[in-house]
Amino acid sequence: MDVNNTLSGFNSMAATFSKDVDQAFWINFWISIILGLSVLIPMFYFAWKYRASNVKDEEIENITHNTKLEIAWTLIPTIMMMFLFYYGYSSMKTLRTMPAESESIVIQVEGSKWKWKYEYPANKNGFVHKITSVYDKKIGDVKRGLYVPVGTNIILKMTAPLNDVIHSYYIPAFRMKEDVVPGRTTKQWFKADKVGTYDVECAEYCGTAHSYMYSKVVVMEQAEYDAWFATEGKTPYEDANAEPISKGQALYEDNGCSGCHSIDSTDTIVGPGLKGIGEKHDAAYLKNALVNPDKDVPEGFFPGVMPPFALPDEDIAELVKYMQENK
Ligand code: HEC
Ligand SMILES: [Cu+2]
Repeated sequence: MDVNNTLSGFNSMAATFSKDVDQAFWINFWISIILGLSVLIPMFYFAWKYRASNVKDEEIENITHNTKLEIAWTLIPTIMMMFLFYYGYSSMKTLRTMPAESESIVIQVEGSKWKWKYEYPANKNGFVHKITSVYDKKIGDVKRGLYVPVGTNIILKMTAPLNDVIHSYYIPAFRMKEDVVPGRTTKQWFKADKVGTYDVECAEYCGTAHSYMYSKVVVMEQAEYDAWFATEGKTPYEDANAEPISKGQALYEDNGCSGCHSIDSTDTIVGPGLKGIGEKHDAAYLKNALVNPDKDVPEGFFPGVMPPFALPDEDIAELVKYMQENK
């Protein structure tokens, strides 16, 4: 199955509750149109009918009330509003009532500037799949995503790092959206009912690369999902025959560096392009750039943008090596 970004959003409906959300929307839409017109049409009609040139002063009588009319224009809109409430409330309830965790796959989601990370429960060998999903400007597509089986409850437990900002996890094709807040865990569930690849967008303005904070959710056949989940394969679609990448490159991808840096050019994305960085700076400088990025800020850039990476020493060393070898 291809995992190209198809920008499939509102034109597809792929979760069990999508229909309910759409129904609530359309009921809202049409009732609002009807109520709006029921005020606007008489307003324009009377303005025209009783225009100054058409009525003489002595014809105007003082009407104090009309009981039947007053009951009608109170009761009918009230009933319509109750429809709005009912459909809004019932679809909200479907979205807010979590299925039992024992009957679901619980996936941890972390949103940070500007990438999404997914962590699965351990598989039967105790292996934990951890996936970083970053939009790659060069290929114009998202690298990796959230892989889930069709027809299964998925619970997302979402949070953001304490030094980050608020994001929002939004899957238009599912009609599902939930805020992702630093230091708090928010939950949202879904059950996809159609195999396919659907866009995920960040729906809370979160800074420079907010508009590139994409991910994707790939809904797979159960057997295909199970086959992947039992392995240690990074994603179900990674080419098994591809040359293995270096530890440094893997860390570079997992930590979402490519969301802010171009590795093979000196073009700026959010941070400076890193091509030739190893010739410009020594290992100590590069290490410092990772653990203490607000020190030695290169010209034209600002502190406070790149988060410090508190990684184990050997991971930092691998990343430094990767950058040094990147001539
Ligand atoms: C949120 C965006 C962002 C992410 C993610 C990010 N960086 Fe940066 N990076 C920047 C910015 C902005 C600067 C320039 C300001 C500074 O030095 O703090 C920078 C500076 C650097 C520098 C110093 C460049 C120089 O010329 O002095 C290096 C090296 C670097 N980053 C490597 C990395 C690596 C490796 C990762 C992944 C582990 C990473 N960055 C993740 C934004 C980011
Ligand atoms: Cu965001």
